[in-house]
Amino acid sequence: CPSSPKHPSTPSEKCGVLNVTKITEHGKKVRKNWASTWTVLQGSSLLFAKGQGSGTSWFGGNQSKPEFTVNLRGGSVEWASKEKSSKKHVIELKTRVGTDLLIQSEIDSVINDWFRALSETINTHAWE
Ligand code: I3S
Repeated sequence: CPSSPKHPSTPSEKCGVLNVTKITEHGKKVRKNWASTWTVLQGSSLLFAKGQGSGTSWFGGNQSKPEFTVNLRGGSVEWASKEKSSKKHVIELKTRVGTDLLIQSEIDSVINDWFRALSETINTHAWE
């Protein structure tokens, strides 16, 4: 993964394109809006940019900033139930501030790696 221009010495731990939708915002249900999203895990933050470009620069293509960011501290990940989505390989990510996301990839190895990475990050930063 590329490093951020602000922190060139801190490479991101993981990046890639995932299908992402919010399902709640501050605890309130919102309408799903699945989008192919360039996703970067960096420290305890997960950063997203929709409409990813070539992926050659930080945040891919023409975007220089993430469209939104969630703090993983105090959050949780689990495999989403069938009621949450009809898609397969869906991770439900809950954040402490009540913004919950579904994260999906058609490729099992990809989504399994993200599940592991997100769980590890949440565990690592749990007591900070
Ligand atoms: O949980 P829902 O409402 O069944 O989610 C589906 C809808 O968001 C649907 O769009 P509309 O808002 O136009 O109905 C999406 O196209 C579907 O992908 C959503 O369900 P899945 O099961 O794919 O997460």
